[in-house]
Amino acid sequence: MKIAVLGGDGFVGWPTSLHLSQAGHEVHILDNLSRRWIDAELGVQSLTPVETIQERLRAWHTETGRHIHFHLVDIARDYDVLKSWLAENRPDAVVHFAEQRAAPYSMRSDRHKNYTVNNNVNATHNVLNALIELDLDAHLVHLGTMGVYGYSSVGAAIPEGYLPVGIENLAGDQASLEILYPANPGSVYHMTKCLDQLLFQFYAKNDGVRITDLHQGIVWGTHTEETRLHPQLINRFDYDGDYGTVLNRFLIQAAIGYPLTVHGTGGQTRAFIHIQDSVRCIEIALKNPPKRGDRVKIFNQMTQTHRVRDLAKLVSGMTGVDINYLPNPRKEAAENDLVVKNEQFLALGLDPITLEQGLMNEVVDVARHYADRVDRSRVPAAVAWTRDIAEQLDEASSPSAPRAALG
Ligand code: NAD
Ligand code: USQ
Repeated sequence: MKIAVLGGDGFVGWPTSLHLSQAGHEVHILDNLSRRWIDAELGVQSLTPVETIQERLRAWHTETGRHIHFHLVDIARDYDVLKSWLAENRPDAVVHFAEQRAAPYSMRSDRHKNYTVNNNVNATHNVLNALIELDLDAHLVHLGTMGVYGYSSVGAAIPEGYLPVGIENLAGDQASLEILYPANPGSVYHMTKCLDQLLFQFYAKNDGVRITDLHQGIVWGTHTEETRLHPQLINRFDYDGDYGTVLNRFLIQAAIGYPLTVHGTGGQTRAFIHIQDSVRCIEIALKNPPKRGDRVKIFNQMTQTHRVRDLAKLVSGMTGVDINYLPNPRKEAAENDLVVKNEQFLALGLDPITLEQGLMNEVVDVARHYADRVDRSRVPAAVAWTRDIAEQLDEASSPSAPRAALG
């Protein structure tokens, strides 16, 4: 297949591009490198030294003899460039990662909220609009999030996208229908993924666009089979308070002896998937497209759920690092259960990687190797979700405030 990977320079997009290229597909990365610019804005860098995109692709060619093509384009702003590229190249599939994906970054300020909404919603709409205008029947595979559902449990498993509901009709009979599971975003970033869902629903219905939306959990790990091939193929690895995600942060913190930054009681339960499984799932989704005229195909792309404090205890037990229970900068439930259905990927052959010590140790080893690149002052999560929380954090950080540190 000829595959366009939008956002193929990012944390999930890069290993996916390599994996698809290794599988023999013709891969084109379209990216505006905004993620690299955001590092500059925040004054942080990936824990791992990431080469320029051109150098990454040269290393890939040297290592494997395969070519991946790169096109510098802003999917959200350069609609005409995107459309011309699609018209000229007519890919069989488009994998869409090209969004601002950090919830804390999206809550930094009004400017960051605007940027995240404009970037993410425009990017998604531009792709859909261009496919329709060009009469291009490419399969669009989008990386969405488990966060579209919210994480509250009503004592039932979260289904894969659609919820069967019964409603009393005017004749007093029970009518049944399947609706998109009610959206319940927890940040501006997560809200943009809920808006994406509606764009997909409309264009699948109106124009028959073939769309798969992957509601992905938190991705952990750093290496995949392909990124291990050569040091210059290394994946980016975020540890800072905005872009670092919880399990990777804990593993990096353990490596540098920084007490684990648990928010609140650590009672939040979230869905997780290893980066290697993430790229495999995308390949499976590409092999199993919906038919033209089908409703959007939605998969829950996750393999396990874990409670944050359990992860902290696990990492602490493995490495001896302390745990620090901090005031939570986010507006979120202090405790939640989470049960998620993921039967579709399992039925299509996914053999999940679970949280085993070997893989977690590998991440700690990578982090130890690059520990001198860590700026410890960028580890704390500094963005408060609301004004009230910002005030509470200010009070809590005053010198007289107590802090709990457990071994
Ligand atoms: P990332 O920030 O590392 O990568 C995103 C890439 O998209 C970057 O290379 C960036 O430069 C590019 N990009 C952003 N806006 C663009 C635009 N307007 N035009 C062109 N390129 C643009 O993020 P990631 O962790 O690789 O996540 C990829 C996707 O997967 C995101 O959509 C995210 O919402 C989703 N996702 C990620 C996780 C996770 O834990 N990392 C979990 C669930 C879902
Ligand atoms: N948390 C801590 N300590 C930390 C960091 C996070 O306790 O140092 C807690 C947070 O408060 C939250 C949970 O861990 O309760 C998860 O936070 P996260 O930063 O790992 O994940 P999140 O903000 O939800 O976002 C990440 C990705 C996003 C993706 C989402 C999938 O950045 O792109 O959509 O995971 S999901 O969480 O399933 O919605």
